[in-house]
This record gives sequence, structure tokens and C-alpha cells, in this order.
Amino acid sequence: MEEDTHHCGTDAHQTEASCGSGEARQLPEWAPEGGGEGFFSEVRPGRETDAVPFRPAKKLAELSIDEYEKGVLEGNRTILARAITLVESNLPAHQEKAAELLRRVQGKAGGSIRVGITGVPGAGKSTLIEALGMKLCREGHKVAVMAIDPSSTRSGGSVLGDKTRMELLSREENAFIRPSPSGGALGGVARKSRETLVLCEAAGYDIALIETVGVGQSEVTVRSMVDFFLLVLIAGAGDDLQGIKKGVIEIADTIAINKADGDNVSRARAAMTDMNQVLHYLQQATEGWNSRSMTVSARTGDGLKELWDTVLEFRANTQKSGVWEARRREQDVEWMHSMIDEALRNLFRRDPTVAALLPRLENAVARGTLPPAAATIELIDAFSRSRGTASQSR
Ligand SMILES: Nc1nc2c(ncn2[C@@H]2O[C@H](COP(=O)(O)OP(=O)(O)OP(=O)(O)O)[C@@H](O)[C@H]2O)c(=O)[nH]1
Ligand SMILES: [Mg+2]
Repeated sequence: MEEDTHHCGTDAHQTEASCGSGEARQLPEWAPEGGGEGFFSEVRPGRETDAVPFRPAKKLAELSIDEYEKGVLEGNRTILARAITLVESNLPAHQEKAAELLRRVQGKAGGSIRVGITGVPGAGKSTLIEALGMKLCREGHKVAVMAIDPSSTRSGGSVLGDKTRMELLSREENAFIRPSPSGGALGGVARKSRETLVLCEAAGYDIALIETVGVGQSEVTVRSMVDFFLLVLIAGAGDDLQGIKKGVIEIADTIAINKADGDNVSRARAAMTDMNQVLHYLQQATEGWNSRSMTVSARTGDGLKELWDTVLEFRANTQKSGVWEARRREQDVEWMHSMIDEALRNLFRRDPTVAALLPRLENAVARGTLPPAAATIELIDAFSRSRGTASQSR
């Protein structure tokens, strides 16, 4: 083709060296000496061509709120996933749209059993969620799986929500897996997760399984958004409490001793007995419910039926006593307060007067020339004045 010869290098010098059929080929510098004609590789000059035009990835058309609402309520997984992305976005325009969407679908939410699952890394939470999730899907449920992992911002990706660890479930039509949002502070992650839960429920998911790691504060956050709280432990790792804080045991409605399979069964049973004794002396995590310990194997499926029966028994009991509903109302009020805190913090941080004043005051506090309390008062006053509501406190 004429085009081809024409394009063979823009540099005339190089073209001569390597393009003409009778010329000596220019071999790469690592070519073996004496490789001769039989040596396959050669250096060719780059060539410009428009044969394969560069196509930027197609941007998804933005959906209207009506489209989001309809898609979510119809249980459209693609739109649900995009709605969650909207909720997770930190852009003010997205946040406004997300808030409107949530307002519209909120009435359709609330219909799931919300189960929080915590435990030390490697206890088998994800494996348990996969096994339990598959069982529940087979029984006709729609299962949403979420993860709350505040550390994911640091590691650059969610560990807990790792889909590769839930291979079967991620291919299951009635399951929806969403990794942890990477929202910075736990407060931000928690808000996004609560809103994701609302969207999943509005999309028809009747069971929500929320995984979190049992170290730090995240388990308390998860407790504040679920009905039933499960702690997953394993036997035989030396100290049976495995670095789990006593506080986590105190808020667990059930403790599953996982990996009760193979030659680990008797150790798991012994750990279960120990835990039952511990639980006996603790206050009830949920009013009217005696927390219990049981052995399970996420690998073989042993004990999973008993575990889910316990969740159902818990729901029946607490719904009858009113504790279930009361807890949800409390959680909503708590959620409102945390949203107020977040909104106020954002207003304060984004206020131009505060932003202008802050570096100087921070500096003065750091040098020790201004007490922190005085700096705070000055900032809050400046903030109040700038919002047109001058503080009357002084
Ligand atoms: N023998 C046996 N191994 C299990 C069982 N459940 C999980 N495992 C194994 O334990 C390891 C950790 O399991 P995961 O499900 O990833 O544990 P995790 O608690 O989700 O871990 P993190 O998400 O890292 O906190 C994997 O190698 C699993 O195959 C079980 O019931 N029996
Ligand atoms: Mg996991």
C-alpha cells in the first residue's frame, strides 16, 4: 500500500536504515552477536497512523433523579450501583441529587433484616457471609452484602469488601455486593453506608449482611445501624479473645466460633462453652435476649442453619417485645444527630471567614500564645457573625 511506504518513519535517515527491503536491518542492542538473518527481532521506527483512532472511554450519560428513583425501585442492579456511587460522591452537586433520591425512596426502605458481622481479620467473616448468603439466596431471599472498613482509605482499596473472596456470591443474581466506601473518617464512611443500606432496601433486598473488622471503632458504628450483631471468633489461636475488646463481646447478640471443622471441632466446642460462660455474666446486649455462642463452619456449612434460625428467633422475640422497632427509631435519631454534626462541620470548615482566620489562630495556639479555648471562641464567633447570627454569648 502506498500509505505504508509513505509512513515508514518520518526521519529520512532512519527510514533508509531500516525500511528499505534491501537495507541492513537495525537489530536491538541486546541481539546476540552473529544472530544473522535468522534473528527475529529488529528495530523499526515508530509510525503515525490513524488506522486505530484513539477512542476515549464513553462517559455514561448522567441519569435524572426520576431515572435513579425508577431504576432503584425496580431493583435494577446497574442503576442501584450507580445510585450508591452518587451517594458516595463528595461533590456537592452529587450530594444534593443523592439527598433528593434518598428522600424519595426512604419510604420504601426498612424492610430488611440488618445483620452486622464483626471479628478479627481472618476469622472467616467473608467466607461465612458467602456461605450464608448463598444459602439465603437459594431460599429465595435477596441479599445485600456491604462492608465497612475505615482503613480502606489508607490501603487504597477495600480489603473487607474484596469481591474475589466471595466468588460464588458475586455471581449470584439475587445477591448484591458492595465494597466499603472510602470516605475518609469513620463518620463519613458510616453515613455513606447507611444511605447505601436505604438504597438496597428500596431495591428490594430483604437481608443485609454488613461486614466490619472487630478492631477499632467500626464495630460500634456498625452496631448502630443493624438489628442483629454477630461476632465471629475462632478457637485455638492462643487467647480465645484474640485481641477482641471486651466491649465487642458485650454488644454481640450471638458469637459464632467459626472453623469448627476437621480436627478443630472439639477445640471450637470448648471455646463455645467458654464463651457461653462469659456471656452469662454480661449484661444483655439486646433487652430481652440472651446472647449465645455457637459453633459454625463457613467451609462445610455446618451450623449455618442454626445460626440463621437464631437470627429469625431474635427477630420474632424482639419484634414481639417492641425492642426491634424501638432500636430502629433510636438508630434513626442517632443518625440524624451524626448528620447534623457532619453538616455543621462542613459549614464551619467551608466558611470563608473561618478559613481566613484559622491559620493565624492555629499558629498562635501552636506557639502557646493563645489558649485553645480562646481560639475556639474567636472562631465560633467569627463563624456566627459571618452566617449573620452573631453570637450572643459574650
Ligand atoms: N477450615 C476453615 N477455614 C475457613 C473457614 N472460614 C474461613 N476459612 C479460611 O480462613 C481464611 C480467612 O477467611 P476470610 O473469610 O477471608 O476471613 P475474614 O474474617 O473475612 O478476613 P478479613 O476480611 O481479612 O478480616 C481463608 O483462608 C478461609 O478460607 C472455615 O469455616 N473453616
Ligand atoms: Mg473479609
